Amino acid sequence: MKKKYSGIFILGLSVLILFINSCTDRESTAQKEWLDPLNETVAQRDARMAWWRESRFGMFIHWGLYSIPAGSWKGERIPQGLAEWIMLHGQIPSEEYEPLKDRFNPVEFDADEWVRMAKYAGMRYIAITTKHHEGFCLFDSKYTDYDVMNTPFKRDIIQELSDACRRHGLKFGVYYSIPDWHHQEFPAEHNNSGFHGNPKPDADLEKYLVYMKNQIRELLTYYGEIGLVWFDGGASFKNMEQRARLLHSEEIVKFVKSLQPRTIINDRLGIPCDYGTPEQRIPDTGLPGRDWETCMTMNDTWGYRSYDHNWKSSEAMIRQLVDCASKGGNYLLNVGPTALGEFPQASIERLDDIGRWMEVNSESIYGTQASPFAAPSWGKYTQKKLDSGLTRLYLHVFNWPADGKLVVEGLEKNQEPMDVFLLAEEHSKPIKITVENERLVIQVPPRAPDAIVSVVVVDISLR
Ligand code: H79
Repeated sequence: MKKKYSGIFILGLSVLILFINSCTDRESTAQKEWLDPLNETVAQRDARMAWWRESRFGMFIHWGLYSIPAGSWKGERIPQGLAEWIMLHGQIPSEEYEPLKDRFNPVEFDADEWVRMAKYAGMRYIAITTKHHEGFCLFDSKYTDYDVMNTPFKRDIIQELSDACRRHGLKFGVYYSIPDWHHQEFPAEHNNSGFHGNPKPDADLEKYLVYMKNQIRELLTYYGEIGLVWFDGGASFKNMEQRARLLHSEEIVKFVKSLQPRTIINDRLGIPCDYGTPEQRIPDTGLPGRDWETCMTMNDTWGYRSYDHNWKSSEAMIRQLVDCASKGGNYLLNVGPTALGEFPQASIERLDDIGRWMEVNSESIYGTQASPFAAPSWGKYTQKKLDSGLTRLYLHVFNWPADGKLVVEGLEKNQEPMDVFLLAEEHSKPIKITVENERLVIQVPPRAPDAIVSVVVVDISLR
């Protein structure tokens, strides 16, 4: 009797020890629940996320058949919503929409050119729509005829773009829409307003999931290293909980990881996975305890719309990039190429402006971390730990001080920085500083070195 009890006790104790062990090196945030099924430690995850965190800036590309109507249908503008949603906004049945594929012939498409533009802008990765809600695939899929190989173009765009990314040293990511307005087994009831281009009353989500998994296998098998998978849900399903349950999302994640264990997965399968995806907004305080990436359009739509001229200024987007970095997040900036395969001129100009700024200032973006202080009135901070143990603070000055006094608040009493200089000027004149209790006052030159965002560097010891 006694022996039996002590056996149970020892067993119980070892289970407890094992449990404690497995917890101690895991994260204790919302992320944790999620790491457990994958059996990944914090250190393993940090290593896997390293390139993505270092990058801070990527390009989103929305391209599909919707680039052909470009926001108009049968000679009429369909201005509401988003250009890539034209099938839904126009309530266009598949029978009428499908023939667009016979006109898909983007003869100007040049993957190297696209990647060069992204790279010049300072973007370190590209994520492209391999299939949006319309259901048309930009890659050669064995599981559907509704793909680029059945167009006059007959070139696997995902192949060409992924190869070009590798050639130029950018990471490559695949966007994949879960909802599908074309595939008959995707139930209309799960779509926004119950829309489907060719609804089938007994559509079976389980059958659709087989299709989706087959395509995911293709994407993760034939195109080399896939840096990330950007699942999207549109306005499908009732909520995230239902989405995760009906899709068996944990299984999908395991499946993805079984094919490419280092791939980064966003949160739109309805479970947190690797990072959060605020869309068209930059959260006030980032997403505490989470990696995150804001995706943003340059105008008011993702897919190309010929008459949308509401472009953000280059200045606004550079400041958004800085804002994201200052809150520990990435910025995924969208381009919607035309039906010919070209970036809109307005996008090219903006990428160019951003690139010119990054040429001088990218050190204040790549590999930085969220600001240690609340945002000051004049701009934003990012920071980096130096090998010396000092902290390098980057002061992103949006509003150059009229009185020439740039003030850093929140330091410890009478703390002297080791070095202060302008990032734009390799040999800037020595900069005068005064330390006033918890404030550091930097005497900057009267003219801002950069009209958009000037960066002042402060090396200082922070705890
Ligand atoms: O791929 C891009 C969008 O097409 C997709 N995600 C980004 C990355 C997206 N899905 N949902 N949404 C964006 C937001 C949905 C907004 C909605 Fe609506 C409001 C759906 C219905 C009302 C926008 C406006 C779409 C239709 C009208």
